[in-house]
Amino acid sequence: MGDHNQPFLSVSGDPECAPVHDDSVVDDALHRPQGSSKSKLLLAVFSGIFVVCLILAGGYDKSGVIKIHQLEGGDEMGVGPIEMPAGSATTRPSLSRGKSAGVSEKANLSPQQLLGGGEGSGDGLSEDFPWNNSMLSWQRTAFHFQPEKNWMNDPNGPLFYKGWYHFFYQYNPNAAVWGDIVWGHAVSRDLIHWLHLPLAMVADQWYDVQGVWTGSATILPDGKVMMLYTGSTNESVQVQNLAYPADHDDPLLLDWVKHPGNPVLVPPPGIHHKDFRDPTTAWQTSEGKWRITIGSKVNKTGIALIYDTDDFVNFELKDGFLHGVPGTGMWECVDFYPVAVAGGDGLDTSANGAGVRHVVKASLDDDRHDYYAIGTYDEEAGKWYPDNPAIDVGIGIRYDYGIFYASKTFFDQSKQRRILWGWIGEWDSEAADVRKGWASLQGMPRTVVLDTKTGSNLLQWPVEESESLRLRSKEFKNVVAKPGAVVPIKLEAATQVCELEHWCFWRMQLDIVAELELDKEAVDRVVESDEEFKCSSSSSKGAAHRGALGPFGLLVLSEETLSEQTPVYFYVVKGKNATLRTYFCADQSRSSLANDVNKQIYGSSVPVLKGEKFRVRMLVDHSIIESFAQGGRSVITSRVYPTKAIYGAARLFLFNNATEAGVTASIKVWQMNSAFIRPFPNL
Ligand code: DQQ
Repeated sequence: MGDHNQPFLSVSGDPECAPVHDDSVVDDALHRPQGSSKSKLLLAVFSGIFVVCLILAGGYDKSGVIKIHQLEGGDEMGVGPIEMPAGSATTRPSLSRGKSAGVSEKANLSPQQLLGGGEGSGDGLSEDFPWNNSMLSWQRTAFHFQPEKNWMNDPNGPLFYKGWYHFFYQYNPNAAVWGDIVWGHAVSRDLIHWLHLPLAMVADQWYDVQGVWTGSATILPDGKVMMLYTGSTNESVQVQNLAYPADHDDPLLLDWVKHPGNPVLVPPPGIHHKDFRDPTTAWQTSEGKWRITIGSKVNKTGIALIYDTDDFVNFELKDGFLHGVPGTGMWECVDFYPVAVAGGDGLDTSANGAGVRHVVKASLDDDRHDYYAIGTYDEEAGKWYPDNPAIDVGIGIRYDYGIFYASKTFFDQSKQRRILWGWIGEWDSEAADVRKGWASLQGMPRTVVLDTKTGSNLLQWPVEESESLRLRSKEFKNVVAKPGAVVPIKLEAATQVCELEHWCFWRMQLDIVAELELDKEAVDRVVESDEEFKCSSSSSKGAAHRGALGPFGLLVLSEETLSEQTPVYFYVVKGKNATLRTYFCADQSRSSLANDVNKQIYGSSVPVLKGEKFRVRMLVDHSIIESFAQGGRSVITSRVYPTKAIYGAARLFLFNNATEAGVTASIKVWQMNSAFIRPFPNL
């Protein structure tokens, strides 16, 4: 059971889970918002090329369902074959990248290397595995944002402008490792299908020659865009710079002008020259000034400095900090935004007053996780106070308990919602990334709102446009898993062979929604326990640990014999006074037979309120699994690198490793189409 390379349970019994629904959906592919005539023309060109590409790649059958042909190299339409040099990807120890330049670690180090032997029960990166091209090609995702090649990290300056969503990102145009950082740029109509544009900003000035680092956009009331970003100077000093579009009439915002008076901010007295970065979107004070915050630290206290400005050129440093938390180290990519107490729509960054709470988020340089807290903003004092100091920024709640860093939100004025982007790094070896020719993804953009039921956490949910990728679905009602059972969820009929046409989607491009219930009588019967459970505790066997009321959940990207499997699951502890505490976890420890990939076990506790079932939605896209529990109260993003559970060999199972209670599940699974992510035509 404890051997991470062995199945922890064998397949038992036949599923009593006949599909009750099988539905085909035509993927509309593009949403068409109202736009200027120039935008419409561009969209027409884009749509035309998209349809031509579809026809070339697969075409439509008579029912209108898009047929996808498997391309050589193992990927489907939307993700072309990647050329890779021959030979095996051996795992020499990764070089440390980023630290010496004055940012957080940017190499794929083992958790032991990263955290100095701290949290995590994974094997770390050890022996070489003989990766082949087919395995490595499989890892490329189909509906998550990625550049065509090379390294990407933080999301930068997201905004909605003249009918287009703009996405900028930290990008190395020269290699699949961090370095030579400039701003990549892509646009979309719907946050799903993307067109790559030329680089937005390159490192061509003394004040950003060592890197055009992270920044944020502010849209002024007259529609003008101000982009503040960090530059690493010729002497590796972190300064803040201003850029703006050369032509505000261009919906694609192709050309950017760097302000002649840059830098507009240098590190203030008392702040180290390598601890001053990542300006936020500005918000307006009631006096009409613009206010920003910038991450830093003083000794081990992570802080958010606060500045006021009228013109984005001259700034006044406010006394004290917006907020700081001792022991949390350097705060990168700070975010600050309002949420409505009543839930519902997202709020403009400047919203304040009754019915509004404020969120502070910091990306912790020391552990590379994104932490947030909800609290009260005192505009006059320029301070923010957490509702609960015990779960302050950096010591309490995380956006995501897996891999998710350097995130940034923006207010989407076209749909009145706040959207969260986050960088999803790699946890394989750097040598494998170099051989693949790419590294990192962006998570599916998520809406963020206050959880009105608990009032103490946010709800994150994939943007509604993600559902436009849903193709066929199958539903499995009242599937019963007795204690110790693993039940196959059969997505295609026995006669349908994955290798033929689009059936492979069932195996690795999925949107899964599941509701699970524990047998109530068993829950009542179980004796109270004082078990201290932690998904990631080093003594934990992950999903192979057996308690009275868990773990139970789904095994995704599992090989038929379970030699590779990624369990995503709930674990319930019945404590004093029969209170139930629930944990939501993802166990990567058996996700791959290779040992040169990170195999941590992640998770946290998650509120499950009276009368609620255990609910999870999972987006499975080749090497990424994003799992949202209880409507987005807790989220875990996993990167997995299976060697066998790939292409047609990937399977889905329901499992129940509880010793006392049975589980009944209702599961709906959609095949997910590939997104259209290509260079913008004819630029
Ligand atoms: N990434 C950028 C920095 C930021 C860090 C450099 C966070 O601006 O602090 O690539 O990943």
